[in-house]
Amino acid sequence: YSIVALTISFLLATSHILLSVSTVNKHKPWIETSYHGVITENTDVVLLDPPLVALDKDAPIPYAGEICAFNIHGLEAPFEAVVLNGTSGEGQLRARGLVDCELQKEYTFIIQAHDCGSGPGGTEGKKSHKAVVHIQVNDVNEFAPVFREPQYRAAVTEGKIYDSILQVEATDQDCSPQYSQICNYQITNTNTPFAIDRNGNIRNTEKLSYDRQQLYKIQVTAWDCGQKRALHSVPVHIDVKPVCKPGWQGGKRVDYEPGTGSKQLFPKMQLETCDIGQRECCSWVLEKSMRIYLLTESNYWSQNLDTGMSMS
Ligand SMILES: *[C@@H]1O[C@H](CO)[C@@H](O)[C@H](O)[C@H]1NC(C)=O
Ligand SMILES: [Ca+2]
Ligand SMILES: [Ca+2]
Ligand SMILES: [Ca+2]
Repeated sequence: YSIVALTISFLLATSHILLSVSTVNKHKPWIETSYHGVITENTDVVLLDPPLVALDKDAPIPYAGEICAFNIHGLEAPFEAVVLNGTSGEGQLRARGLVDCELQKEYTFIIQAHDCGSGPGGTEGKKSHKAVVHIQVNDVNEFAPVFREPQYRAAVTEGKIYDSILQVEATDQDCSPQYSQICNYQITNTNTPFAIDRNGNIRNTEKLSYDRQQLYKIQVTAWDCGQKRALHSVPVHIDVKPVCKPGWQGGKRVDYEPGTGSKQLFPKMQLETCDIGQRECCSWVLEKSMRIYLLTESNYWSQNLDTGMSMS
């Protein structure tokens, strides 16, 4: 009898164990429905809000009430989720590689928690519902402003005040407005008659004189809104043009002794036409202007105007 009883009780016990094994993992883990994450580029830890924690009502039963994994759906997402503590269900989201804000600013993917199943090996494991994770990549100020042109050149007419002689522009490759917008331009030379505003417009602060200086060479630098300065300043050349005063330059008076033969008239004289490149086109103007000049400024020569004078 005792052997039979023992066998029966053994069988009962076995069936009870089998029964309890197949029903022990009753609940799937639970997580929030959505998470918002922030990661700073070039680091690997994602700060999640709310924190990643999976709960399982089977706890504290081993395996069935423990969290074994967080799975990410979305292969292109360079993130992984690791279980920090299977008992508490705490997890952490990390970048698998370097996250570059300049390449991609945001990521969205799905995360799911898995419990450890009914025993070793994870059979009969249950999955939580799918939660959406939205991650924003924070910028680091890695790039300095760079000017669009290697140098700038402009011309002004003497005696005038300009609101803007020219505009320089620098750009910056960072991904956020704070670190990519240009907040400030500055002329690095001291004592120049020029000023620059926040938009890169260069103006003159006083009237310029062609006689005093015909060319100004200044250097301009730029800062992004994170206070990072351009590595190289840019040269800006400003030509000063004379105001248009056409007339004879270089000869005011020639003395001539009657009877001493021919003499070169005003050897250094030249016509200022304002348009320097077109001086050669106007030889007839030269002659006519010469007559006018001679008549108005040198009546001494005016009588002899048509008597074989030469001019070099
Ligand atoms: C895991 O979490 C449980 C429950 O919160 C805690 O008792 C245990 O100390 C934690 N283990 C580690 C290694 O932190
Ligand atoms: Ca469970
Ligand atoms: Ca920058
Ligand atoms: Ca950056």
